[in-house]
Amino acid sequence: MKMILTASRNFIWIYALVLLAFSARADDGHDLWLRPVNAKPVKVTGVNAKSPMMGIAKKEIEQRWLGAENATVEFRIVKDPTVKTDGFKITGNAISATSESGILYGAYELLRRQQTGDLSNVISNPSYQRRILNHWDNLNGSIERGYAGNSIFWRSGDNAFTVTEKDKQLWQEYARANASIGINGSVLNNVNASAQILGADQLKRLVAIAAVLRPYGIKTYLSINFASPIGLGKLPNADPLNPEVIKWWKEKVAEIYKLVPDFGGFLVKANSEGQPGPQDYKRTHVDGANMLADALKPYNGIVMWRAFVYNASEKDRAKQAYLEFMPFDGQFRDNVIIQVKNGPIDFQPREPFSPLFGALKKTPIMPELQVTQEYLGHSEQLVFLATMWEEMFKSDTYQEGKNSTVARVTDGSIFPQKYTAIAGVSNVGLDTNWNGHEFAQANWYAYGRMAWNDQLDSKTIADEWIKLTFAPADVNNNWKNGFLEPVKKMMLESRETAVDYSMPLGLHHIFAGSHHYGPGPWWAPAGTRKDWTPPYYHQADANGIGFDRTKNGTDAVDQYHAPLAADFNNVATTPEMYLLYFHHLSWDYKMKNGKTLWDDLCSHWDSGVKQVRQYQVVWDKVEPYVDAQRFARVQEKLRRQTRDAQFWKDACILYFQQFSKRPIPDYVERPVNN
Ligand code: GCW
Repeated sequence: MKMILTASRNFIWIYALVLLAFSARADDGHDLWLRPVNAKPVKVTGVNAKSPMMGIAKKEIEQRWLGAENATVEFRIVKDPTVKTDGFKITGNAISATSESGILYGAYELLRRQQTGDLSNVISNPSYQRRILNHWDNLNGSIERGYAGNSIFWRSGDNAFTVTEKDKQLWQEYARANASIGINGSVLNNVNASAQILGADQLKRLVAIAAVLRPYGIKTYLSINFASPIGLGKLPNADPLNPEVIKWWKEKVAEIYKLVPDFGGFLVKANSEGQPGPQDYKRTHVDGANMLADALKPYNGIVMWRAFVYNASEKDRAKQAYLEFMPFDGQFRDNVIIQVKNGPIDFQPREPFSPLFGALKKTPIMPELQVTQEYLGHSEQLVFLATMWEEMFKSDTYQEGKNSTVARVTDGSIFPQKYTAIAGVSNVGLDTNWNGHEFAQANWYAYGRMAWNDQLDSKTIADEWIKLTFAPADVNNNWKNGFLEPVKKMMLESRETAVDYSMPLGLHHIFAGSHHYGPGPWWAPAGTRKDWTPPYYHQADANGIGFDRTKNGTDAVDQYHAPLAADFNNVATTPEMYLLYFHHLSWDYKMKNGKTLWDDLCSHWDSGVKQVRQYQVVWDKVEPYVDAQRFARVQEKLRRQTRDAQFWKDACILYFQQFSKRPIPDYVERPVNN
């Protein structure tokens, strides 16, 4: 009897746990934009049964089909000059492509169209051949600038290298999410790379990860430490012209390709922020990149060589990448791509585009975007980044005449190049919902969609993402007006809101030291980093504020092509959003709206706070349309964002008021702790 009782008690417990697991699963955000749907029966033809990739495409169609019941979906591999590798054509229920990966991407697109209510035919080709996520994951499992838990790839401890079923499942889910938005490459470790990444255990893990990612069309890449021949190979130096070093890299690359024949290549951060590089041996970026490129070339591997270089001695950090790289244009091997951050400084909420875009004419460039929100509120703040990236893609460099947009000078439209690529620094971690904030998922999604189509506008992306992530099965006008529209509006405004409360009018790099969350215009690191010591970036003094990059200042404006060089040099023709990035202006400078600069700054800080408060109102109103868990999590995050936006405003007003000595305008909320 006792046994029966215990057994049934256990049963009840197990039953309760299973129920809990299922109900939690529905709302825990783990399914991202791929939430389960009530699929209708469907038949798929044209599937090559031997191809794992086709198998995945078929399964996706079967599990997510929302079209006509018992329809037939046809997969067709065709010869068609209008369809590039990875591209596809959707005609009714037929998906044709020139490659299996095209079928896979076509399948995801067809399903997305069904779910978002767009049933038109389409031919779609990717803007960039390589659409890559950079994981800044350390081998001990921590993630540099990661705000969603530890690494999904690496961990420390006794079982660091055991590949568990749980690992594989997670990698598979990650691969699937990426494939569904067109991402086809993952750099598995931090650009601040440990030499140990090329060690035997780590390479074994690479093999296991690559095996899971491969059927989803995702190539694996590694960040390497330029001094690996010393750290790992025990050579006395890592001089790229040293025959022993060259030999070491050749052998290492051969070893990797033996294990992973479709390995993508190396990402390299050299001579930047203390990382080793060719300059340690009085060699150049070209010497370093080409040496690695030669080792990778026989296997079609590529080198992504970063242009994120600066040091304390340069008078204006914004100029350094251009100064270091322009002299080498045309000297890199054809399997080297220079990876350039969107702005000249460092992933700030707003910067003008990097002047290297379009200026390097004989060297391919890949833009580097930051999906993880280092300077944009970590995973605590709702900031939709697509609008920022759209601004970058659409910026005209004028390098080859009008309409030489950043998109077109990097995606091969203007400069023919063997490889085109784009990188996004990932915001993925072990958190159940992958990204820490429900709305941070939208940034992962948007990055993939824009890497696929650099002409896509943020509005379309927001619309898609909201529908996929939050729409109920029976979408009606109530949902559209009550949820879709207000949430979309909030997302589309959110980046400008963050700019308002954190760095209006181009007032950049005033973030808290080290962690970069919150304000720190006063922050001065110990030591000799004069480039980080106030007033370096903001240049605030009794006369005014802003960094003079005009001809009278550091002349960074001159790195831009006409007419931008002249436009940015002249305060009257500089877009106000970049005002203090290019100019040092008096506190009483008259803005276009008639306010003084000081008053206008205060207005921006203040309106940033008001906007976040408004987001709280918006979100509270949508409660009836969202499951309780996701509703509560976002609500909680918005509360924090409001408090932190207010802290930004108060801190900036009080700090800069010491210099401006001007009163706070009456329409601006007073600092709360003043
Ligand atoms: O933005 C800075 C970050 C560093 C990062 C570096 C880089 C990986 O603060 O954490 O290092 O950029 O991009 O190399």
